[in-house]
Order: sequence, then structure tokens, then C-alpha cells
Amino acid sequence: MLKLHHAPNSRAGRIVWLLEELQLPYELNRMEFSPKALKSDEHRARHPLGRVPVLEDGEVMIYESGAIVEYLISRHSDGTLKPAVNSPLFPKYLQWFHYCEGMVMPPINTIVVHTLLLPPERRNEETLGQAKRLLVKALEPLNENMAGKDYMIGDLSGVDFMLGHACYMSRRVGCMPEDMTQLHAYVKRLEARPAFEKGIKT
Ligand SMILES: N[C@@H](CCC(=O)N[C@@H](CS)C(=O)NCC(=O)O)C(=O)O
Repeated sequence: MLKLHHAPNSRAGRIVWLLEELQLPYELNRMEFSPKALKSDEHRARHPLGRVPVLEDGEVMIYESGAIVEYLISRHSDGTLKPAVNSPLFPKYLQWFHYCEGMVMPPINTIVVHTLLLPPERRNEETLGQAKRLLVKALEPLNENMAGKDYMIGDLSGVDFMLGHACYMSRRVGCMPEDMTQLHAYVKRLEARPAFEKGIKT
């Protein structure tokens, strides 16, 4: 049985969403999003930095949300949700998949740290402003990419579990300008999927 180590309002939502789309049976270990839960010896034995998500599959223990998405798609999806290596969509799949943690999530992390996680006296307005500008810039190519498409590479794929969640987060932190109409429509499209809804609400 697959087991997902999870905390609310985190990237673990990407994995719940994928597990639900694939209709795979799984068990959830729900932890609080708190140092007490995430930095416990028990959880550090699963992830040395005490982070989520972590997935267990029998003998396998794997962390990094992108690696988990790829793992589930490769081992548990019967060839769906990923273009074949020789497909013209494959390079775009790789590009956008890695663009998520490489370009979009770093400024989101900074925004979350400087609005929610740090105590008010340690928050820095300049760092926050710079992260917000960087995030908007990182979203621009995604908004352009969405022209004429329902999902990031056309059909729903592994990319959406990464970038779809990151776009949802970007809107949530108030960094998706109104004129990014294609990206707003994309996030609304995702929100209409019950599995996505479950992913972000679990
Ligand atoms: N690149 C990692 C990031 C993991 C990560 O930072 N997770 C956050 C939640 S979204 C976390 O566990 N934070 C707890 C902490 O920083 O103590 C991934 O994609 O899984």
C-alpha cells in the first residue's frame, strides 16, 4: 500500500491530487505543518531535512515532489500522463516540469517565509518585493504557453501536478496579475477537477 507523509497547505497536495487522479489506494500520514511534527526524529528518518512530501511504496522511500510525481507516473500510471520519449512534446514536458521547482517555487518560498513563517520583526519588505517581482516574471512565459491549451502541454500530464499547483499558489499569494487571463483560466480549470480540489483541501 502506498503511504504519503503529508502536511496541509504544502506540496504534498500535488501528490494527493495525482494519487486521486490515478485512483490509487493510499494511506495518509497527516502531520501538522509545525517544526514539532516535521523535525521529529521519526520524520527526519524519512526526510533528513524534515520536509514533505515523502512517499513510501513497500521498500521504497522517496522525497522531492517532482521525483514522487515521476515515480508514480512511471510505476503506477499504465503509461498515461507523460509523453513518450520520442514525442515532440517530450522536451517541453521536461522543460516545464523542471521549471516549477527551478524558477517558480523559489520566489514563492521566499514570499511564504516573509509573510507567514518568520516572526514579524524578521520579515523584510525589500526581499518580499523582490520575490514578488521575480514570481510575476517567472509566470509570464507560462501565461503565454497556455494560449490555446487546456493544460501545460495540451493534455493533462505530470507537468500540471507540479506547475498547476505552483500557479494555484501564485494566485493565492496575490502574484498573478489580472491580465494573465490564460493562467487564471488554467487555475479555474484545475479547480473544477475533483481530484485537484481534494489535493489542495486535504
Ligand atoms: N523541493 C522540495 C521542497 C520540499 C519542501 O520544502 N516542502 C515544504 C512544504 S511545501 C516543507 O516541508 N517545509 C517544512 C520546513 O521547511 O520546515 C519538494 O518539491 O518536495
